[in-house]
Parts: sequence; structure tokens; C-alpha cells
Amino acid sequence: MASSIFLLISAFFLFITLPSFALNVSHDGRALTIDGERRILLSGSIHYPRSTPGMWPSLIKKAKEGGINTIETYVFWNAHEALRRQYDFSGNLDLVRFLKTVQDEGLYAVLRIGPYVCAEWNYGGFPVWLHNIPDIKFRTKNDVFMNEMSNFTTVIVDMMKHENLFASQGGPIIISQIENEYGNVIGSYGNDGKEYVQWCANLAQSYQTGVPWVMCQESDAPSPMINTCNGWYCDQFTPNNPNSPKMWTENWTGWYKGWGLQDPHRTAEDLAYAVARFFQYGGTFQNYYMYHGGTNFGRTSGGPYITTSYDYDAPLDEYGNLNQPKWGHLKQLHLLLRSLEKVLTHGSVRSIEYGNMTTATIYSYEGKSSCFFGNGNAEDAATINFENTMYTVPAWSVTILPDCFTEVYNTAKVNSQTSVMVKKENAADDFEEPYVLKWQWRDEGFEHSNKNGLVEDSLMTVEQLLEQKSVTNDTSDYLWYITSFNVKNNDPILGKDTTLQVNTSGHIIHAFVNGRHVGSQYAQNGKYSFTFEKKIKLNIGRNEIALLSVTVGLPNYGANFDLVQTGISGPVNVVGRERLDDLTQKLGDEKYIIQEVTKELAFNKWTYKIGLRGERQQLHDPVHSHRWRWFGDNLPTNKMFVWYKTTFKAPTGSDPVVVDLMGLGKGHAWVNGHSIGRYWLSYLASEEGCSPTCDYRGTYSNSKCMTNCGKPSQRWYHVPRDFLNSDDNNNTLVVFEEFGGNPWNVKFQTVTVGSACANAYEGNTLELSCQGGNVVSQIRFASFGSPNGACGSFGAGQCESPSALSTIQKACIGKESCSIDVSESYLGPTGCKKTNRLAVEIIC
Ligand SMILES: *[C@@H]1O[C@H](CO)[C@@H](O)[C@H](O)[C@H]1NC(C)=O
Ligand SMILES: *[C@@H]1O[C@H](CO)[C@@H](O)[C@H](O)[C@H]1NC(C)=O
Ligand SMILES: *[C@@H]1O[C@H](CO)[C@@H](O)[C@H](O)[C@H]1NC(C)=O
Ligand SMILES: *[C@@H]1O[C@H](CO)[C@@H](O)[C@H](O)[C@H]1NC(C)=O
Ligand SMILES: *[C@@H]1O[C@H](CO)[C@@H](O)[C@H](O)[C@H]1NC(C)=O
Ligand SMILES: *[C@@H]1O[C@H](CO)[C@@H](O)[C@H](O)[C@H]1NC(C)=O
Ligand SMILES: CC(=O)N[C@H]1CO[C@H](CO)[C@@H](O)[C@@H]1O
Repeated sequence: MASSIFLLISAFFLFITLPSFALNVSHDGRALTIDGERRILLSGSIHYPRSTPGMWPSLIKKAKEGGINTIETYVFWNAHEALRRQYDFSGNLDLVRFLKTVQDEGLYAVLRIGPYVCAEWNYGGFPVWLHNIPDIKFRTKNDVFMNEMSNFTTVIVDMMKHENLFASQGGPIIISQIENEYGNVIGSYGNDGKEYVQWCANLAQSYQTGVPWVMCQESDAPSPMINTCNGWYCDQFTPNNPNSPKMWTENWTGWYKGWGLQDPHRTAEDLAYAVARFFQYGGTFQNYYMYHGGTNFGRTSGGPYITTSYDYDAPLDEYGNLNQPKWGHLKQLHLLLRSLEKVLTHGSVRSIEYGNMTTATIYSYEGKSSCFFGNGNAEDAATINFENTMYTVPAWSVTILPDCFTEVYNTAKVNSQTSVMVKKENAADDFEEPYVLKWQWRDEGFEHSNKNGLVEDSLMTVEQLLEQKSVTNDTSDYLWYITSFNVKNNDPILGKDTTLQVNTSGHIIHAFVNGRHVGSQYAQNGKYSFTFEKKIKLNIGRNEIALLSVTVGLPNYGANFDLVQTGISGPVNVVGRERLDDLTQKLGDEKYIIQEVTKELAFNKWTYKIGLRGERQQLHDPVHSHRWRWFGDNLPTNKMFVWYKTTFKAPTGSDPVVVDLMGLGKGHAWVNGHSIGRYWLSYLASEEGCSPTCDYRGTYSNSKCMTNCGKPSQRWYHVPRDFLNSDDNNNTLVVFEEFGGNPWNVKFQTVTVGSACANAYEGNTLELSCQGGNVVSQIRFASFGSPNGACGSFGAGQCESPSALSTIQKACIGKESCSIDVSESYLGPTGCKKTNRLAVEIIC
């Protein structure tokens, strides 16, 4: 009996772990082919370290529901090999688990190994120890670099092969990428750059993965590498080889954000327009960069000055919510394009030019035709006569007619709901009102330390100013530069007009003289090198100058970005001002001659010390932090260099959790020992460049359609539910506050759909939904006919159906989601002469 149960169980496991069938992935000049079939591939970037394993299944499922059939990710070298030859593939670095999650949803994967990734990721994905290997030169024909690069790419390819993850082995990976956007910088590397590209291509080929390789933004990619396009629009792109299909590896769904900058937005209409145009002009593979942007946890953000949020205005927001209407508007486009796969990948193509940038493209195959009408005019709609029928194509839009007669989709007509997201206070305990966290605190301590205290367990002493990452290997944002010197009692630098002048190449400096903080300064307006200057008071005898230099993400882009300096570059001067009394009388009472006396310190003995004391004490981690004394009383506010700690209840429900850090200055935060990233609320976004409305028409750039002017560039920080203990109150938030702030307003909240609006055209099905178990509680407005106004201020037009409101109430109230057939037969006759529209606003 026992053995037959065993057999049954093993048969069951055999069944579920049975390898999938190997696929033959290839391509011709038209499309990628899978088992000989040309495919339309709609891909979305989701970077596994920018979310958590607990989020992956739902992110990938939502991508699939959104009509995506492929997930693309980079591989992040510096995350996996932070220390040379010590690899980490645990937690959110579990690449294999991520790819298996993609496979479990039945999606394909694109693996961009790089290993240079750019990605607004710290140092473009390169480990900083790599920079510190003698004689290395990045991304060019350099044996040391090529050896390290192939060592890492081999680790990854071998791991993929071992887990049978290439499509040729039955896995999800249909394409891999080597290098990344090298064509943008190749000019700076001369002939060595060309040889390097060839070497990359040979290396990739040598792996024999059985799936094609791409090189994006690399117009001289050697065959059989496929060169691909990245950009806002790629319809005009042509690959360098007639046998390469037209592939768009990065269609930017929005843009990243920097500290001190506004929130960029790209409209659903413009993004859909770019995608539809790409397919109108023969594209067959396109990838959204990003489909889910996520979060730069820890110290992973690049830049410098990339924010912790990497939301990117992507179809799934930072927390994994549907970003509506973008998600829904693109979903309809994806499903339509995929339904046209055969005709788009096999059909003969002809086009008709109507002038004014209006073009009809007709794909014909096996007696059937499908049409795209594209209007690239940014101002005016075009009215065209196609086969004796008149069609109006709105400005800057593409209409798709699967049978070349009926308009099924237009990129400028959004039939998906616009969600208004709201933050709800932590509702874990209804009895404790108002909700206030109880804080403990601890001083970082160096302000009160004696002079020798600071130098304890220092790293080294040299007579030179050293570049920051060369000393730290980027193991911390913080590096101390400490020096001392003697001053005799008649030295002019003892005067009251003496200043300390420090040239730094970034990004933040805090200066201390004889243990007292004298000033701080941070790089602004994109200039990372600056001069710090402050009046100081010196003592007779020994004086100590301690400079704490802070980095805020290392650069990730540009030719030779790896060589950009950080830290105190020098000179470091103490400048005294001596009044030359002899001359005073000759020049009269009001005039003096002042002579500057400069004491240069750059070649003094400098002592280096990496990191903060609290970092060494692991104050961020509740497992270690209780070993140190924390204070409950006299909570300091607006004080620099303080560690704060509190406990909180995990918010109930399933909606994503954020922490509102309003009131804090700049620093780093951790929940239960997991970093939720750097924060910097005191750095306000510029006042300029925002507008309340956003016109989707015309070429997009990241300075168009910005919001959040004059506000903290990032106020809310994502706390993935995987970081929380949901069943007790014992969650710990630790904050290191560098600039000084007030923690009393810090709040945990959940993010959900508060209300939603839609403006749908007759003939569509409108899906309305709340989320997180919330239901539609009220229909605030509904009019089917000729409604006017915008979300929040809809009004009825001249004609409308009298029964639309009650029909929608019946269909939606009390439900998490409902579906409305936008037609007179469902919503009642309107008596309007033109095509009817439905405007509706729901409250969740
Ligand atoms: C794979 O597909 C390509 C293109 O359809 C074809 O040329 C090739 O022969 C196939 N390879 C195998 C091993 O079936
Ligand atoms: C930094 O990396 C280099 C090269 O791997 C190594 O020799 C050095 O010891 C490291 N320094 C620190 C402070 O980790
Ligand atoms: C990677 O480098 C290590 C030595 O650091 C060596 O043992 C190993 O064989 C190398 N792996 C490959 C694939 O080159
Ligand atoms: C082009 O557009 C302009 C302004 O919208 C219009 O006056 C003109 O007739 C159009 N030309 C054609 C050929 O459609
Ligand atoms: C240091 O900064 C001062 C003031 O900005 C500037 O004039 C000087 O050229 C800088 N020195 C170096 C070596 O960069
Ligand atoms: C709370 O968590 C900390 C560390 O995770 C642990 O040391 C402590 O005992 C826990 N307290 C309670 C009441 O569970
Ligand atoms: C890196 C890259 O692809 N840049 C392109 C992005 O798109 C804009 C607008 O199409 C181009 O000007 C850039 O060259």
C-alpha cells in the first residue's frame, strides 16, 4: 500500500516537473520565429531586484493580463557579485526563481546579461571592486576587463543552462543580450571599441545557447547579433542586416526621476501611438522599458541622484498597482496586435500617403487585409477617404481596422478607466486615534567624540587625498577624510576671517573642525563638483579637520562614466586674512590691504575611515540594534546624524504599503532590517516646468507633462509586504537622519484606488474596478450620450439615456469590478445624432 502511494506521489511530481518542449527560436528579416512561426512579441521589462519574490507572481500575472507575452530583465552584476567571486542569488536576487515564475505564467523571457546595464542602477551594474583592479579599462579591448566580464557572463549562462531555462532546452528565454547601448559611446573608444564589439559577439556565440542574441543601440553589431532600437519612438528604425527583424528593446514608458526633480509622465495616448506606429511600419518585437519600474532598494540607485522610486510611470506602478488608464489602454492594443499576428508577419504591405503626415498602411494575407491609419500631425485631425468610406483620424494617433473597414482601436481614444489612487492611514487599530508612532533615538556620536575617538579603527593614513570609491569599494555612502595640523600663536590663520575651502567632486560634504560641525553642502543642478567654503575658528596648537564625504549613487551612463571621480578631490585650504597695518594709515581709515595666507592641506597626512559608526553597529537591523542603548525621552528634532527607531503594526489587507516620511530631511530607512532605500525629502523638486494639463499630441520628451513642482521629489517609500511581519505588532522601522528632520509625522499607509473615471466610446466594453477587496460604493456620475467635462467635473450634454445611471448602479455597486457594454442596447437609447460616449465616475 505504502509503495503504491509513493508511486502515485512520484508520478504526480513527474508530471508537474516534466520538462517543457524545447523550442526552435530563430528569425528572418521579418520577425523572430518560434518553431518556424513568425511571432508578434510584446514584451515588458520587470527588473527582479526592484521588487520582491512575493511580488513577482502578481506582477507577471498582471503583465500577462495586460496582453504582454514576454518579460525582459537585465542581470545585475554588482548585486550578484558584490565581493569578487562571492555570489549572491538569494531573496530578490533569485534570478532562476524569477525566470521560473515567468515560465509558470506561460510567458517568454528576454535576458539582457549586459553585464553593463545602465538602468539608472548604481555604477551601471559594474561592481566597484572591478574599478579597483590594476590596469583595468572598462568596456573596451582590455584583457583584465574582458576576463572579468566573461567570467561573470559565463556564470550566468551556465546557471541558465543548468536550470534548463533557454527555450532551446524547454525554458522561457527566447533572446539574450550582450553589452548594452554600446553604439552610443563606441566613438570614444576608437578601434579598440570596434574590436571589443567583435569580441562580445564572439563570446556570446561561443555559449551556444540555441537562442538569438541582440545588441541594442549598436548599429555595427556583427552578424548574427541583431541590433535593436531603444527610444521614445522607433518606427523609423532599420536594423543593419536585412536578415534581422525590426526590434525595439526599449520603448520608454515614462522616465526616471532624480532628487530635486519633478515627476515625469508619458500619456497613455502617446505611448500607444508610438507602439501602434512601430507595428504599422513593420515592427514585430517591442519591449516596454519599464512595464514595472519598482524600487531602488538599498544603495542600488545610480545617477548620481536617482531617486529610490523607479516608478517610471510604467503600466504597473512602483507598488504593483495597475497604472490606469495606461495599463488598460495598452492591453486593448496588445490583444488586437496579437490577433493580427499572421497578417502582420506574413502579409504584403502597401501604403497610401494622404499628405499632412497621414498614411494608410495595408497588410494583406490569404485574401484578408488589415489596416493602420496613422496621423503624425500634432495639431489637426485628418479626414481621409479610404475605399469610398470617410474616416477621421485624430491628431497624433493611429487607427487600427482589422478588416480595413471597421475602426476597432484608436490610440487617442481611451476606453479604460483613469484611477485616482489614494493613500489610506494604517487602519490596523481603530481604537488608537490619532495614529502616532513612539520613537527611540541614538546619536551617531561623532560630534561629541574626542579627537582620537573619530580616528579609532580607521582604515589607513596616507599623504594624499584619495578618490572615494577607490577607498571604499562603495561599501558605504560615507567616507571620512581626517587631518590635523599645528598652529602657532602668531599665525594669521587664527584670525576671525579664516575660512576652510574644500573642492569636492561630490556629492555631499559635512565639515567638522575640532569635533564641531561647521557646515554641510550638497551638489545641486546637475553639477556634482563644487567648492565648500565656510568661516572657521582655529586653536593655538593642534587642530583637526574631519570631512565626511557622502555619495548618493554612482554614475551609470556615458563614455568612461566609470572614471568619474567622487569624494574630496582637493585642494583643501585654510585661508587666513591678514590685515597689513603698515599700509592702513597711508590709505586712510576705511581702507585696508588684506593679504590672504593659505595653508594647503591636500598633501598633509589624511586618515581614512569608511562608513558610519551606526553602520558598523548594524543599528538598522533589529536583531543587532537592541545591543545598543536607545533613548526614549527628549527626542531630538532637526538635529543632524541621529538614528531613530520605532515599532508599528503591519497595515491589514492586501493593498501595497508605503511609509510617508514627510518631515524627515535626508538619510536611509530600513524595515525589519530590509533597506527601503535612501530618502531625501528636504530636496524639493524645481518650481518650474509643471502644468496642470497635459497634451498628448506632439513628440514626447521627459520634460513634457511633469507634476510635483516645488514638493519633495519623493515623499512616499514602498514597504513590500514581504518585509513585514503581518501577524504581530513587532515591525521595526529604523531611520538614519543625516541632515536633521522631525519624525513625528511619519506614517504607514496603504495605496489603493479611491475613485475612477472613464470616458468610453460606444462599441467598447468598459471594465471598471477597485482593488484590494474594496468595492464600488457609489456611482458619482454617469451619462451616456454626449457628456462633457473631465474627470471630477463631468456634466451631461444635450442628449443622454435616462436609464444609464441605474443600469450601471445595478451592475457595479457592491462589486470589486464590473463590466459595461457601452451600447444603446445595454444603457438605453440616447436620442443623440453622433456616436455616443459614456462618462462615468465611481467611488471605491
Ligand atoms: C529552426 O527554425 C529555423 C527557421 O524556421 C529553420 O531554418 C531551422 O532549420 C530550424 N532548426 C531546427 C533544428 O529545426
Ligand atoms: C577593494 O577592492 C580591491 C580589489 O578587489 C581590494 O584589493 C581591496 O582590498 C578592497 N578594499 C576594501 C576596503 O574593501
Ligand atoms: C572565474 O575566475 C576564477 C578565478 O578568480 C576562476 O577560478 C574561474 O575558473 C573563472 N571562471 C571562468 C568561467 O572563467
Ligand atoms: C493639411 O492640413 C491643413 C490644415 O489642417 C489643411 O488646410 C489642408 O487642406 C490639409 N491638406 C491636405 C492635402 O489634406
Ligand atoms: C577649486 O574651486 C575653486 C572655486 O570654485 C576653483 O576656482 C578652482 O579652480 C578649483 N580647483 C581645482 C583644482 O579644481
Ligand atoms: C520583536 O522582534 C525582535 C527582533 O526581530 C525580537 O528580538 C523581539 O523579541 C520581538 N519582540 C516581540 C514582543 O515579539
Ligand atoms: C538612447 C536612445 O535611444 N536615445 C534616443 C531616444 O529617443 C530620442 C527621441 O527619439 C532620440 O533622440 C535618442 O537618441
